[in-house]
Amino acid sequence: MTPQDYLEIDRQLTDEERLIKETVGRYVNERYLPGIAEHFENGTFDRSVPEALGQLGVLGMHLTGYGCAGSSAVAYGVACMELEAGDSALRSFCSVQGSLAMFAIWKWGSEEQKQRWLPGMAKGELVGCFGLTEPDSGSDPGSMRTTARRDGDDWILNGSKMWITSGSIADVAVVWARTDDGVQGFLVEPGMEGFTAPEMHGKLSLRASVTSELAFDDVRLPDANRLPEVQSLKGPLSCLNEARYGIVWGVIGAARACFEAALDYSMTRQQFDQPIASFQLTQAKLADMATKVQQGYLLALHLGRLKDEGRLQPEQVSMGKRANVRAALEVAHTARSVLGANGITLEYPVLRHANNLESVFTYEGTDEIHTLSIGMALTGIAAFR
Ligand code: TGC
Ligand code: FAD
Repeated sequence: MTPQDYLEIDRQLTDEERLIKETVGRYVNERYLPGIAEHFENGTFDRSVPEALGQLGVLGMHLTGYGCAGSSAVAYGVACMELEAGDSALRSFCSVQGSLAMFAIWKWGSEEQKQRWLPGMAKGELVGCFGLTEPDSGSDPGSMRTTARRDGDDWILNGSKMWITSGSIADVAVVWARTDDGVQGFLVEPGMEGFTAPEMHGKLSLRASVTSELAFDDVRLPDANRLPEVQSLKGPLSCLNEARYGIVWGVIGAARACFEAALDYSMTRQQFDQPIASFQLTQAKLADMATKVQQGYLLALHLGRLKDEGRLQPEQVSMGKRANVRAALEVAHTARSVLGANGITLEYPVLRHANNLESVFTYEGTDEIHTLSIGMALTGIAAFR
């Protein structure tokens, strides 16, 4: 038993899953974490990340073929957990690349589109983004205003997207638009006339991640850039299931990092002539944090095994995303209190994680939307509108 693996959950992993956990964890500790405080402070994205994650083999690792590893859902989850122990920006990049952009092409794209994009995206040589949210359409993507209109053999795209992770650095944007035949996905590339992707600034959360607007002003696209296999909101929502599953795991990595920082600090920080860990109030905080991290890990592992059996349902992912993000936020805030004034600095990871988790609470379906999804599954009554 260790504080980090109190219930010995790591023993439930296969050798392959443990190896992925160690390999990704080593990358995060040795190569990513040394630069994160500076990137967070400056609001910059570590440009070495795409290729580094490509070399680790985690981009689209749960997909099969086209240079993807075909790993188990649990292996993918474990990788997300280790990435987010570094920073939510790192897991976000991986989620958007593999579970949103690559998954959309893998699931709904043509053979030509898969051949063209997926191998380079798996290597991290090409970056993708996923444009669903709009300025006036967040929780209710069915209200989107971005349109694609047929013009001979082409399509004309108009509208805008907002809050798009990796938008300004993407080689391909998967953009969802309303058409006469339902919601369809389009592959938009930088340099296309009428397409711009300005970066958004002024974020107090996910500062080490690129977040952008996407604007489309009569962008002309050949029909070959349309994802041919889906004409419904089911297209983007199916991708969200994948990314939300990764978040169930990821946030437990962030929570674990906060707990570890609080435990270390409490053992060395002296007040009233003794380590603050010796106070009962501090021990209660440590016990609560350790319990939440272990409960979250167990929940993630259970959902992962269900996913590997092909049994995982979207409303079960909603329960995992909602519960684990809430738990991670509570752990991050408690850890911050243990560190006192030091807890608000970038020297320690806790407020950085807490601030990041505010975005995770909102994106990929807000806490409230997942509450209603669970409510609908329990009662059969949809209370969204
Ligand atoms: P509704 O009428 O229920 O369904 C429309 C169509 O979609 C199908 N469907 C699903 N398919 C797959 N998976 C799911 N989870 C699905 N949920 C619904 C449904 O069967 C139907 O198909 P069809 O064939 O009959 O047309 O849809 P609704 O308009 O009532 O909406 C339901 C609701 C509110 C749950 C949904 O709109 C929702 O999930 N809203 C939240 C939006 C959201 O999560 N946006 C996230 C944007 S991407 C992002 O945040 C990336 S963060 C990046 C990072 O990680 O860094
Ligand atoms: P709104 O939908 O306006 O919600 C505001 C409040 O109202 C919330 O509390 C919400 O829960 C509540 N609410 C809304 N409807 C209901 C209801 N029916 N019942 C009860 N309460 C309700 N999107 C992308 O498409 N791609 C990305 O890559 C992406 N990356 C992101 C990165 C970051 C850093 C952030 C912060 C967001 C990102 N998003 C992305 C957008 C994200 O998905 C949306 O912010 C999210 O879906 C919520 O939409 P909204 O912000 O417009 O909030």
